[in-house]
Amino acid sequence: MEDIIKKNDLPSLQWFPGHMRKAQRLVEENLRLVDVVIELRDARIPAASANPMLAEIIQGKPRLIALNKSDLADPAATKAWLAHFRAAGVPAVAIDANKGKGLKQLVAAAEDLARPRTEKFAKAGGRGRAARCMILGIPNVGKSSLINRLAGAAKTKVQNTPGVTRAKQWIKIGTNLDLLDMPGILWPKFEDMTVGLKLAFTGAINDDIYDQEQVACLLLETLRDHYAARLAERFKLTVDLPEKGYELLELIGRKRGCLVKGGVVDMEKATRIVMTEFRTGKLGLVTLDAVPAKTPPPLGEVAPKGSERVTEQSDEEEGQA
Ligand SMILES: Nc1nc2c(ncn2[C@@H]2O[C@H](COP(=O)(O)OP(=O)(O)OP(=O)(O)O)[C@@H](O)[C@H]2O)c(=O)[nH]1
Ligand SMILES: [Mg+2]
Repeated sequence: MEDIIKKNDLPSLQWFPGHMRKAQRLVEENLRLVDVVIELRDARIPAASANPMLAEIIQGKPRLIALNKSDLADPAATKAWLAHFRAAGVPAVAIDANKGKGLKQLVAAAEDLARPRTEKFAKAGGRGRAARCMILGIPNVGKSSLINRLAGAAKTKVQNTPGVTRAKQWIKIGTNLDLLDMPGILWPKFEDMTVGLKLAFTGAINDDIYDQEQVACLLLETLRDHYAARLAERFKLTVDLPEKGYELLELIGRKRGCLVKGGVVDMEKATRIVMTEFRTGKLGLVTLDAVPAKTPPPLGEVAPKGSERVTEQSDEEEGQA
């Protein structure tokens, strides 16, 4: 993936410090109200959809990771990522907020995670209370879908009362868990080009920030490198797949009959086809982030304190939760 980016210049993404600071403040305010945090990530990009500041923002608050859109991700990769998070001491579940898959497991994991806090409260003489949680995640990861799904399944839904000062709204999920009816938005690490590109592929970044034709070309090069057979099958490509994304896109456009006058390929139309088919899973179940390889220290050698091991993806925040 890095080589692909080196060969292609993409503009640096814009940085909106004002918006981010505001979002972070809001998250910090709401954090005080909850026992646990549910961090939503995209199962197709479990590393790129993370917020690099999360551990710092939540300040040791118990957290679990929910890999959403697992219906679009490579199941073997999802399994490996879940194992990776759990090995780092962070509970993790795979979910599909659209169809409501994995939600029971998610709720149970959140209750488990909150138990030490709610039990402490009960022992101190107070009545036992439900655990409180909130959802955090980057744009478009499925926060609202998840809240709606959970709220839809909930028997009691606290309604907003008109005319009353905006109080925090909680959704009762079962008897032991209350969910804050407002997710916290976090930003991804989009100044990193590889990360930014993966976010563009999956639709986490607004489509008018990058040139979509360029994004489609880079996506095709990535898929050709890792999922060539599937690409050939889907678009019925019988020739050797061309090296260049642009030529691949042209070939696909031709196969799909996206032609304008003079037999020229309508690249805009071809771009739309490739992006839509990828994002809806028609190009197969794809995960674009590999689980970081953890090389154990050589026998008899202990890694010095504070030393950072170089891994494919930085995940040093994982162990701190
Ligand atoms: N395939 C699939 N699509 C999903 C899933 N969850 C959400 N989506 C889709 O992803 C898109 C974004 O979902 P939202 O729930 O609006 O995401 P959000 O995190 O609230 O987005 P913002 O409010 O913009 O930050 C929508 O088109 C959803 O239908 C899922 O599990 N699988
Ligand atoms: Mg939303």
